[in-house]
Amino acid sequence: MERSFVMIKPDGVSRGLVGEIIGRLEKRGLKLLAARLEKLTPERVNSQYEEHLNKPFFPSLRNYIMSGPCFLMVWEGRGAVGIIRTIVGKTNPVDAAPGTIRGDYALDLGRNVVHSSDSPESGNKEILIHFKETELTSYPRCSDPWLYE
Ligand code: IDP
Ligand code: MG
Repeated sequence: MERSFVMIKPDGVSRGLVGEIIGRLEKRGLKLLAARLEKLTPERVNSQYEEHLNKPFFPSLRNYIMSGPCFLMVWEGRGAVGIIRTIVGKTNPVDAAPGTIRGDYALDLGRNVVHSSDSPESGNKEILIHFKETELTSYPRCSDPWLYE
C-alpha cells in the first residue's frame, strides 16, 4: 500500500472545496488515514516545499500557502500517489484536463487549490513533516474486498 500527503491549499479551504475534494478521493476508494485543518508555520512550508526554496516563485508560494488554513490529509491505497496526481491534474490549471480537481476548480498556477505528493518517497517524507506516526489511523473497511481483488 502506498501513502500520499494531500493538502487543500488556503484558496480551496476558503472557496468551500474541502468536502468536494475529500469526496472525490473517498469515492475513488482511497482510504483516509489522518486529517487536520491548520495554518502552516514558515518552517513547515519550507520543509514541504524544500525543492522549490531557491525558485523565483518561492516567496509568492509561501505567502499563498500561509494566507489561511490548509486542510492536511494522508490517503492510502494501491498506487495511491499516481492515482491522486491524476485526480488532481496538471500543476498549471490551464493545462489540467476537465474532470480533474485543478481542471474543474482552478484557473491560475499560483492558485491551484491542492497539493499531492509526486512519489511514494516524497509522500512518506511529507507525511512526517505534518503528522506524527501515532496520528495515522489503522482500521478495516467493509468495502475493502470490493475495491481490491
Ligand atoms: P505540484 O504542486 O503539481 O507538485 P510543483 O512543480 O511541485 O507542482 O510546484 C509546487 C507549487 O508551487 C505548485 O502547485 C504551485 O502552487 C507553485 N508553483 C509552481 N510553479 C510556479 C510558478 O512558476 N509560479 C508560481 N507558482 C508556482
Ligand atoms: Mg510538487
